[in-house]
Amino acid sequence: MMVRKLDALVVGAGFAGLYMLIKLREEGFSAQGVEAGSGVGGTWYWNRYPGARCDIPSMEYSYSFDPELEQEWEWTERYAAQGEILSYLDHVAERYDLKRDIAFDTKVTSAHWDEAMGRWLVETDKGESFDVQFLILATGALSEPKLPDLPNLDAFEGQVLFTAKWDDSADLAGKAICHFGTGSSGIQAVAAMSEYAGQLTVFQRTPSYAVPANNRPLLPGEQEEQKARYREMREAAKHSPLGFAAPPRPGKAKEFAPADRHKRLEEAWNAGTTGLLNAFEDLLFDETSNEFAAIFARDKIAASVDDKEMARKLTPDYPLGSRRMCAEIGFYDALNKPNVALVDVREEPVVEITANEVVTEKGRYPADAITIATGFDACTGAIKAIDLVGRDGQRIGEEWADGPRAYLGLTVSGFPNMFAITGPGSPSVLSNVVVSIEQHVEWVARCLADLRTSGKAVIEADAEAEQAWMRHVDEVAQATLFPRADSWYKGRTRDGGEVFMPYVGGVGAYRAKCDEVAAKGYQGFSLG
Ligand code: FAD
Ligand code: N01
Repeated sequence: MMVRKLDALVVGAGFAGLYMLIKLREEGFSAQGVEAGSGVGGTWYWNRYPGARCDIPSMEYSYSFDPELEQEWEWTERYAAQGEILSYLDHVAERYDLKRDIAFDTKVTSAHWDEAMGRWLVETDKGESFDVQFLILATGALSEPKLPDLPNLDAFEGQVLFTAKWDDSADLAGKAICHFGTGSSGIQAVAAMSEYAGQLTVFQRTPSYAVPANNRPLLPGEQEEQKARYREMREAAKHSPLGFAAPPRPGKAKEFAPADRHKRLEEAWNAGTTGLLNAFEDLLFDETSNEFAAIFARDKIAASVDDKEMARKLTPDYPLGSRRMCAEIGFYDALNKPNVALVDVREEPVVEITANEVVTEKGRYPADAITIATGFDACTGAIKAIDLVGRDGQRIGEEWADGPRAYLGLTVSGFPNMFAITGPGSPSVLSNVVVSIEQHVEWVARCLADLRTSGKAVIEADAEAEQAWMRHVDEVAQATLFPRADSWYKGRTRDGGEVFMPYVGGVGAYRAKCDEVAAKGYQGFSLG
């Protein structure tokens, strides 16, 4: 079998993998990308479900590393739809001639560290083998879908569609659709499908706080005005808590007079998803302040839904923002339509799927199609799906069975020369992810270049540094309201415990820490 020898292999061709390839080339490393999909785009390649779009303004949810690209590219809407983001990433791949170095429709199935050679031996499902010095996992924190525990789903004879692997040739017009999941994906899909479904039954487990996205076409002059101050906006985002140019407004919600607090929350509500959490500086830290904002949001939900019983089911009881906030464009309006019903599976569990129905403890719901948006095996799923074996035969799944650990969220002790972009313990999923991705990629590229300059071949996180980092990740999380909700931010240990995975200390603080580690000669790493 032919084995290709390269400096680096990049797994995944989304925002992270594409930029990683660009940086590796720039630094003069030989590199190859491998992507399971037939094209570039990652999230935006796979999630073709109706209504899919970003909920961070596209002018911010985009690469900043190429000032010409950001000036040339024209966004049409405040929050671009999936197709437009996919076109953007395809354009970037063409602009940098990346596709010639990406093997599409190819999955990395195994990667084993060869101790004697100090290299990774990687295999794909197409029978290709790679012998690489560096293994870079740009596999996505939200790319491995989590299947729902629907009893007897195999018996269903209609179409089953997953938002995370949507078949965009599906035609559900006039059909009876049973839909599962009301997180960010589900909310968007429900709103869109309500436009054409014959009957749409929405099965909800945990309600979301959904804020009106207030999407609209970009106004004449608006894009030019932002482009004129792009450098300043990007710089602010890089050093901000969550990767946005605009920081949270100063002031603690609980210290405001009721009328002033309400006025500010109203302004923030109208600003779109990220606005509400930015209304005051302490919403993610102080229970009393958070509850003011949560009550405000619950009242908005109650006012949006005609049926009081439905509104009750849709009302979250956990702190605002402790699960990922959603952006809605017509979600609550959809639930007011005569062809849409809501089932709370906590009150009415699903007992069986038959050839053409979803059966609950309380009723039978006809279905021509079942659509599923039940989330992802977040942060670690795509990495654990690879047969990844490090030093001394350590398997990543086993190493992470008591919760994932990664120094700076980027590297794992026992897995030398391996980097995870947006890994557990990084701020990625708790931020404007593209801002985090750019930082991770630039740090990794610098690290590899520094290693080469210093004449070293191997870099590995020290176990103590890794433990200290994960303790810090936990301490920072415990000082916030995030752990108060059950969410995909938490990983599970084998005995049922919880590990909070993302770093909530802020993208600015994280960047400073990573830079400090590099400046101190890769403090917390062993180089050999
Ligand atoms: P991905 O885009 O997930 O790409 C990873 C790629 O790796 C995939 O294409 C996958 O096929 C490939 N891959 C994985 N394993 C293997 C393997 N073993 N072999 C080969 N290929 C493999 N974030 C925001 O900040 N703002 C938003 O508005 C926003 N909207 C989102 C909307 C949706 C529907 C979803 C699901 C996520 C959204 N996110 C958002 C998060 C989003 O995932 C990130 O912003 C970003 O796109 C992630 O890029 P990535 O390159 O890290 O990973
Ligand atoms: O997934 P989710 P998602 N029956 O995990 C429920 C990004 N994103 O794909 O939590 C009924 O949020 C489950 O309930 P529970 C964004 O970061 C962004 O929607 O397990 N329901 C949960 O409510 C986001 O956070 C955008 O109790 C069942 C829901 O399904 C992340 O991706 C758009 C169930 C899944 O929600 C993931 O979002 C899309 C069952 N059997 C995604 N099992 C935008 O920016 C689970 N659930 C716009």
